[in-house]
Amino acid sequence: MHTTTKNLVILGSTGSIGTQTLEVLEGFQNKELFNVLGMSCGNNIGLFIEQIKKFHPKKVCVGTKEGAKEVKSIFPKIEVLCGEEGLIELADDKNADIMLTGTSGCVALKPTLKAIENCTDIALANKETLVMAGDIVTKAAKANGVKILPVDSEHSAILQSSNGNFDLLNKIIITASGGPFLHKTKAEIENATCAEALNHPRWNMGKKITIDSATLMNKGLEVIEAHHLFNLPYEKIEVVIHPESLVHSAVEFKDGSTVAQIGTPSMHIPIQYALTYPSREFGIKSNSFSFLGQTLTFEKPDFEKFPCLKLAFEAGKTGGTLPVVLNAANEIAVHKFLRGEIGMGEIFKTVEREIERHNVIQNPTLDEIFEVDKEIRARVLGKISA
Ligand code: MN3
Repeated sequence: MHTTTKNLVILGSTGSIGTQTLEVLEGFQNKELFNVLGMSCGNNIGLFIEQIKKFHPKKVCVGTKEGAKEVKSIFPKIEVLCGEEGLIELADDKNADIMLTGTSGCVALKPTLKAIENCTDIALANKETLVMAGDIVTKAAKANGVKILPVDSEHSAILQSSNGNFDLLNKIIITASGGPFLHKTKAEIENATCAEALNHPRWNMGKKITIDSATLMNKGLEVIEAHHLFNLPYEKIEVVIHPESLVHSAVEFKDGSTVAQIGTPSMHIPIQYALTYPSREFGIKSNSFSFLGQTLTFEKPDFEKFPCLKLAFEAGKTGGTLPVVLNAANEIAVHKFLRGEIGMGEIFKTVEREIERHNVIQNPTLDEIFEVDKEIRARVLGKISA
């Protein structure tokens, strides 16, 4: 079989998605499918050096100057870039066919736009990109004929179920496990401790996203992402609680037929599907799913108990800079909760307060988006006065 090798750039290769992406690449029987052209890491230099030895990228980017020096001393022939500017340079490569964005936070936004300019497809594993600048990113992608392929399990499920026929969809159904507080009272949730919130029943993830799963803000951010990815109004996006986390999401076509994607939870499938779409190459096969002995349950999300989800829908519908406010205020509030500075209930109150006082800018420029993001973060941190 004839295959052309795709040049891949990985932002955040030492993170959870990055390491699993490299596992997927190692698993492919056909080693010609992908060539790792570039990789970046924040500060896990030890692991990064091991990865460079295995995957031989031409260009890398390291978060700190000291780290970049260390990498350069070991690999003098590799181009070693540094910091946020370096990340944009790493993405600025006409030879790149696809870039996977596994970094968290807004640092991926400018590199993603640079890659799109170069007609590089995006395997998107970063929430902030579409939540903060969904209109700008999708417009640029459309203008350049670039595919944005989701790596998040729910959005991947929708891509898999629809096979990319978004125009034929009547609505999408995004499933949510409901997190550790699904059947707790409102008061119990508001007074929950950090340890309770971090004890997620289904997925083992980073701390920030685990707290977001406990408040359902994570689902809210995914709703905003879905709106941009699949070009659907918010009225056509439904969230359903599904504690077993086996149905990863579903689509309803205009003819009324519903297709869902089902499987044991694994990030390898969304990663390899995004990398090889529309074909279905695989290196790692997940455990088979059996319908026998399973009880699948579904329920309506309780907006009273999980007001962050409602807030996200509202911020998404209003659009403009409001999702930027939602995301920034939430992120800082979650970090304050993780440090024990505020209670769980304060996360929602903080985000709500920032949303209420914000003067929305419609069709913001990238600079305006970053300005709003910075201002909200500073105020929630208490660095500028309320
Ligand atoms: Mn998800």
